[in-house]
Amino acid sequence: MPDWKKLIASKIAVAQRGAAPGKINANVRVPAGQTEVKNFPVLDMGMKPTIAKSDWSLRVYGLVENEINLDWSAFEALPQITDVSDFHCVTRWSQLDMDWQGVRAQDILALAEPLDNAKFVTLHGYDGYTTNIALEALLDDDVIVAHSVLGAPLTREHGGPARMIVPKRYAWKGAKWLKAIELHAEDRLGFWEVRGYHNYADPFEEQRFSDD
Ligand SMILES: Nc1nc2c(c(=O)[nH]1)N[C@H]1C(S)=C(S)[C@@H](COP(=O)(O)O)O[C@H]1N2
Ligand SMILES: [Mo]
Repeated sequence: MPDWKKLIASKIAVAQRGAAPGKINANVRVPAGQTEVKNFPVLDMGMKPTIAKSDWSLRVYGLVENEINLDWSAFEALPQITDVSDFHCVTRWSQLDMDWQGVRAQDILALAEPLDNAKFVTLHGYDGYTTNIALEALLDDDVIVAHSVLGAPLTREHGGPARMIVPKRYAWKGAKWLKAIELHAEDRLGFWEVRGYHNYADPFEEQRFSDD
């Protein structure tokens, strides 16, 4: 006879870990295959565009009722939140307790009123970078268009003036120098996803490459 109590307890522990990483046991906050860092490395394609706040705008277009193009003052006027989360880069570093400040993606999307057939999103950066994600995932409470972290405005190298942060996915799903959110009916692979990175990208499942 297996020890059912032990077996069930271990299954529940695994399930809870998946549902709320970090909240159950501090030991599971750094996913398998990752090393904790504290120096917030910079990672991108290398273009690092310089976008002044006065030149920045965020367009939401495609399958929406109201196409919008928010300038900086309209973005700043939206409800501001602080969203503390852990940041996991597929190149195997994680930085914990990042206190992103900005506007919930769901609040920005609500202004644009996604159509019923909008199911997938392409995030566009001012450097030409793209990444794709399901619309539902962007509507999660913890997804934020961030302008500040660690007590200061985002530097250019980290994607200032504003970038997307999707805490439940590897960091490449968060476009820096965010320029546009495009909604489609079908999924369209982004820059890394075309090159074999995983489409879903859950760090706790180690979904690094599409064959993982
Ligand atoms: N626009 C843009 N966003 C991007 C990238 C990029 O090259 N261009 N790189 C991604 C990758 S692979 C990672 S790990 C994170 C790194 O963010 P950081 O440089 O602030 O640490 O940004 C993501 N967002
Ligand atoms: Mo990355």
